[in-house]
Amino acid sequence: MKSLRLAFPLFLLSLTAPALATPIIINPSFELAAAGTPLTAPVYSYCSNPYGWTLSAGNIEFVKNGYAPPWVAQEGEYAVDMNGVNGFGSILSQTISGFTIGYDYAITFGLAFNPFANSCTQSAPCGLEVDVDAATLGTYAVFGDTSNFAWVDQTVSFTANAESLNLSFRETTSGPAGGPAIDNVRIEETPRNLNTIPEPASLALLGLGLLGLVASRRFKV
Ligand SMILES: [Ca+2]
Repeated sequence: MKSLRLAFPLFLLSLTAPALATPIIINPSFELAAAGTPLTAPVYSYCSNPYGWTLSAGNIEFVKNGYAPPWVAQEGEYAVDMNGVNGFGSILSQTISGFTIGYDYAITFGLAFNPFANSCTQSAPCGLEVDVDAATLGTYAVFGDTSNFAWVDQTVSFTANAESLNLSFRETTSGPAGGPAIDNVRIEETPRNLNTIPEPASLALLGLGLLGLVASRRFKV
């Protein structure tokens, strides 16, 4: 009967830790042509709707390592140039599910200027905006030249107000061919949520679990 005595309180204790869904970004590094299928695009190519993403305005390109040194993707072989040719105002978005309402999240991505043909210069930087649903959470201006090409991680933070949220990258300013570059989009709960104080309902269940444990020890069979 020992296993039965432990099973009940453990069951009650398990109710205090709700299983949380984890938001998952599909094709976060622009490396896939479909689920489980690596992208095999040429060194640069227009992409209307990258797997998992929707391009609702403008045009963008996959750019592969080796196309134009010093260009190298931040992660893997491919990154996205947010302006293919005259792709002003490109909008690349994905609806992400699995958020827990009221929890805090951080989305981090690699951002780089575009070294092609001096597309993003100090006098005319490339611009990018990051939106989560209707809220603009980040605006960036990037520029440089082939001597200092580099990826920089950028992070936007927010509290989820729905279980599904739309993440959008919007190209706001660039030259005629070559906009800001993005790659390696990541999402995580921020540390505050990892130490969330149990809600009253959970505390009550925790109490029941402990009472069950005590009772099981007092009334041994
Ligand atoms: Ca990549």
